[in-house]
Amino acid sequence: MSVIRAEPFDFPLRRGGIGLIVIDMQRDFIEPGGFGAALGNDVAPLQAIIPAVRALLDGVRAAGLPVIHTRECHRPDLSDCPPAKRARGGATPTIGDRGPMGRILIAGEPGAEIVPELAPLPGETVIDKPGKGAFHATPLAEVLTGMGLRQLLFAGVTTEVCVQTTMREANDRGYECLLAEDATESYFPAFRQATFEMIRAQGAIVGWTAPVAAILAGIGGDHG
Ligand code: C5J
Repeated sequence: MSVIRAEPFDFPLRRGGIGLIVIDMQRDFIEPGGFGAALGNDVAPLQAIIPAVRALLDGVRAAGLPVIHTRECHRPDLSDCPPAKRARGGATPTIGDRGPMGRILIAGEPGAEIVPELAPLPGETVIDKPGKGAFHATPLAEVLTGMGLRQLLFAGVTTEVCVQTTMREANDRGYECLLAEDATESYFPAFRQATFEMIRAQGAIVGWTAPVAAILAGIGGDHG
């Protein structure tokens, strides 16, 4: 069996059963004027990972493996947004309010779109999710079962919120999960690092981490 060189130990690669989930690489988190910026964050570090996520996407696509994209967003009437979520953070504007990229975190608005460099290709699955975890109130579980996947690669933002939450949900559902270290970012560097350590602790209690180059080498998609 081939492996991906990873921490805390090599990730056993079960060919045919692995896919990539790219979490929430949306303008609302990554560009000025969106949700992330409204909460007072510097979005520049998140913008900086776009090339690494693109390299991972390109390699996974070249290897013929499935790609799933997620977007955190809500219905225009906010019926899927708990008032507590909307109120939290104390930010203005907040979810549903109008900003420079349209209504914040609302499906169909420009800010809710994935950044153009990472746009889904025709045929790739896009999951709109109202929560931080991508399994909550979405068809993701059925989609993954239908694809016959047993292992998941993860990239996207933010590391300790939507990425980690979804990895934990997937781990509990029996998936072996590997997070691409340089293709995930947080507004808080210490939280990103802590997430890596939490995931890998106790013999990969949530999963593995590895650089994009190691993942591409492992899946045979290293064309760079
Ligand atoms: C956040 C996310 N951080 N995609 N969402 O609110 O991680």
